[in-house]
Amino acid sequence: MYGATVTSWKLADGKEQLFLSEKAILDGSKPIRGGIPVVFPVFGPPPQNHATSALPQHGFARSSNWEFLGKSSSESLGKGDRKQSNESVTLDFGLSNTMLSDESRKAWPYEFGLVYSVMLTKDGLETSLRVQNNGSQNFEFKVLLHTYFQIDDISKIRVKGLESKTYVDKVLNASIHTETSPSLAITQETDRVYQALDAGVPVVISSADDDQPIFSITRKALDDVVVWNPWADKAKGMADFAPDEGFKNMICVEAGSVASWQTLEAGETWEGGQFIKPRL
Ligand code: TA6
Repeated sequence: MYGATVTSWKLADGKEQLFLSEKAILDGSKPIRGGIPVVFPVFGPPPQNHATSALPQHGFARSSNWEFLGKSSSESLGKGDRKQSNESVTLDFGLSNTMLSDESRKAWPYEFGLVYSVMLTKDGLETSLRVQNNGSQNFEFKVLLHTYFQIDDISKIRVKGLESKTYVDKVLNASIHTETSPSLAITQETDRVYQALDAGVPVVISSADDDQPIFSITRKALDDVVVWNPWADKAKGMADFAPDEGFKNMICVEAGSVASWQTLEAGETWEGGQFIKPRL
């Protein structure tokens, strides 16, 4: 499966929760514009003089062919009520260094194993990643789940849970700021890396009309959150972003560990993920 990218998540009423560009390339020739691309082992353009320097933007995970490892379904009982149970289904996907293109393997010559788990329950969607260092050398990585949320109207949503957090504003020359708003409106191109959020505090995409949550995102070991909307000009400038006005119907709120490098020692494992609770 190309990129292990979830491209659609529909609720029981059939309403699509993820944005997928009408011109998303789905033939494996380039990363999918939409859904939940998996960003690993580097976020953004790779730095100079680093083990990831020869990798493409956002790394190789989202543009590699993963293998389907299997499906498991489990009964996790509801809160104490034996009759009501939260049926869930989990799909697991794997990627290891032996499966990489020669180019990617040469560019990042570490022995690793990834297992990406996509779990669907009646309460929401969980996607989590396990990174294993199967080699004898430590390696550094960054990881991010680049989720494109489908929304009705960008002017009618707010992003909450970011107040007082430090962020790098990539639209303003990567300058450093502190978020002052408890309820962030998106009114122009936005590309911010919020850092060191409180793990127990969900980031919420809420309705500006009734302040009700539309999506609530909780995270494990992913303490940074990127908020991105390309707005009109950048949307028009991306060949695989359509329709041009589609920026009004999407917002990327991306859980990741990207502010600093994670070092994974030889033989060690790291695990992190997100749980997205939609407005049911
Ligand atoms: O997550 C935000 C971001 O890093 C933006 O800077 C923009 O580049 C976006 O990712 C999309 O990147 P892509 O490589 O998929 O075009």
